[in-house]
Amino acid sequence: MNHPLFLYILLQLSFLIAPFNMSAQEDYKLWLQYKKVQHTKIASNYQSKINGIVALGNSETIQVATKEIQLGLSGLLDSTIALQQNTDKENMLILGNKLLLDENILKNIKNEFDLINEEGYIIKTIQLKNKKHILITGKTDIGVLYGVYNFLKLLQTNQSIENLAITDSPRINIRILNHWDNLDRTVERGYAGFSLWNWHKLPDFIDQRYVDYARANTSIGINGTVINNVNANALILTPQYLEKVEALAKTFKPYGIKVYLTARFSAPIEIGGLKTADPFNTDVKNWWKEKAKEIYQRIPDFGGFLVKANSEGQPGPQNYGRNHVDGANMLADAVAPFGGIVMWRAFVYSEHDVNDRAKQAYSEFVPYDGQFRDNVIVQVKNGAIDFQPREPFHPIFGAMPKTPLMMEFQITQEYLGFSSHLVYLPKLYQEVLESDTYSKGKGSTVAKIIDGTLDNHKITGIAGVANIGNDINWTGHPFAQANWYGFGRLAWNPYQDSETIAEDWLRMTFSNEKKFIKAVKEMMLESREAVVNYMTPLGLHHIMDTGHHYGPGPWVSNLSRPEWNPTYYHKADTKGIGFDRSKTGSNATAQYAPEVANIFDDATTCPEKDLLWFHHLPWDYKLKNGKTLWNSLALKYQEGVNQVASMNSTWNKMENYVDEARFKEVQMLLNIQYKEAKWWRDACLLYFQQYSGKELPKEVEKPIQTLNFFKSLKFPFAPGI
Ligand code: GCW
Repeated sequence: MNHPLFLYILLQLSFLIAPFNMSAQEDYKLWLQYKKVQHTKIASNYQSKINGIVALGNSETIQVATKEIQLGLSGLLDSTIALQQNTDKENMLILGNKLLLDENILKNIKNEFDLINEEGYIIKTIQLKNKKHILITGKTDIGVLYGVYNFLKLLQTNQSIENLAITDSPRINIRILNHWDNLDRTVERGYAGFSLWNWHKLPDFIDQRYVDYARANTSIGINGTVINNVNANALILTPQYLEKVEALAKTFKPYGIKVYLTARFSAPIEIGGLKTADPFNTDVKNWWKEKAKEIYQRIPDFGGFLVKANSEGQPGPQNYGRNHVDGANMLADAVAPFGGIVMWRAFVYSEHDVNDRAKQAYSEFVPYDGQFRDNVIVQVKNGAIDFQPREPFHPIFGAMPKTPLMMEFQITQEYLGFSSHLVYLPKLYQEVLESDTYSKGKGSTVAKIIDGTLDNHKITGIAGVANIGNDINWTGHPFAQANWYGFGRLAWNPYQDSETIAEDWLRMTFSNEKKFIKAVKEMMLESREAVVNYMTPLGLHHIMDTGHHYGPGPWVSNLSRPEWNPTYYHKADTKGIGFDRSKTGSNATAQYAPEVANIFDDATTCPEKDLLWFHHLPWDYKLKNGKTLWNSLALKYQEGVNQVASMNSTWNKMENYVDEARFKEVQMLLNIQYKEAKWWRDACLLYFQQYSGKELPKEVEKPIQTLNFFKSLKFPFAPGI
């Protein structure tokens, strides 16, 4: 094939695909595109206000901050902004922490430093000898770096930089990603390629990706990362791997990102040569103490351990007749001398427990309230089952006031269409954070529990199970980047509105064009309700197919553990559908504060979005719309499909605002989503129809395939297992 004509065609083709490559780079840049400000008036205003950069100090973090501001400005302003030694010239951008500011600068500050914490920042227009400048400062260099990213965000989103006076601090201490990454680079529930961590080439080869990963995280305030799977492999704690972990930790340090590891509870046996991992055994305790010392010698700012114990087959203290407190406290004692913490997960349920799975974690953990060491924080998933499209908030929130509780959200879309569906998750996060637990009366929101203000906790945290892999665009779906972004923003401040976050993300990632933002923002905001509608409307849950969790599988009923079967959750029969968790059923409602319990307990007051989560109701039960449950359910499925159709038509009008490659990528993905939304609707309705025995309402499209066809679909190589 070495014909000259062939080479000629190849050359032509490479030009043809060039735009795709360019845009692949745009995908890679996430929300840090730093594209030239298009609006000429705004651009020239920025140019007139930024004439040079004065960086105070020379720490690694300040070097990073300086580099980032130069990179950002050179793109946004399309010119090089030079570093200056002093503020003789007007309109300098001054970067430096509090300790490095001279008297004249400090005179410009009122009480702003009192308003921020150690990681907070101040962005302020100041005057020195009648000349205006912009100061970006904080109590620490990390604060300055956060200030830099937030200053750049002002420009990226075309905000005014006139008379700036901004102070801001994170409300939660530990803002962390949980990577479910395995040492062989597969990612459990990962849909964006393989793990970022190239263990084979570490520690000597530092991939540029690690640096860009840190930049992206710091730009949204994330300050920690658990780099390995909670279904842990003890090898990560061997010197061979710790050397590699150390290299990653060193790379992340200037960005204020701490590394944490998952601790496999049986590690003392597997890699320590001991016969037991009993937390009361002296050799075991000492083994962990020595291990902690070894880790801290290598990584002085190591964050601590995350542990999944006695959950889904993972080893834990119960293997030795001990409990979660015994296990967590033993590890906490090992890391305490070095300032480390233990994040102990409350995601537990057992096949030997005949009680409603939704009640088990609460029953097991609530009695332990107040018994954990000060450096233990209990990590709780947002709902009592497992990251479903919609779950009522987990009843543990509000029930353990003496224990710091951290939130675990899932960013990766295990139950929400993998990385082919566009689902804007900050909507879901916000719904949970705003939920009122009533644990200390009205206004006791989940957000106030996890930021420590309700129960006065010093150690606070929020974790997101990462959706990041080595795909060029990091997250598989260009819009899944918004979920990483939005998680970070809400981790910084859990009271923010997901709508504002969506708008910022769109401006930074795509365009500041008003028409584009309005339409696409609406599409994003609606996308969460769409996925609930076409997968699990009206409180249905856990009816996906088995193992890989891809697609519908409400018929699955043959798994060894009863609580793994979808039939356990929907309980459809000829009488009706739904899980009775009210007083007449499993009484899970009683795990909530009485104000909440009463509402959930009564089908007439229970929000309809949670109806079948808490109640088993007859098919002809009347909903508030006057229609029967069967008809309403069917119409919800159809509504979900219609919503995806309108997402498609919205996006199809956006061609002029987006580069060709990203436009096409999203277009193809939305087509997949539309196909799969119909698949969910048809499969679920055909299945439930066997029990309801009723016709579909006329507004609902008739399924083309049979139930048997849907049941026959198999996906042996679905990703993420
Ligand atoms: O959501 C389920 C997943 C498992 C996961 C588990 C957990 C890491 O299906 O893959 O294991 O939850 O959160 O521990």
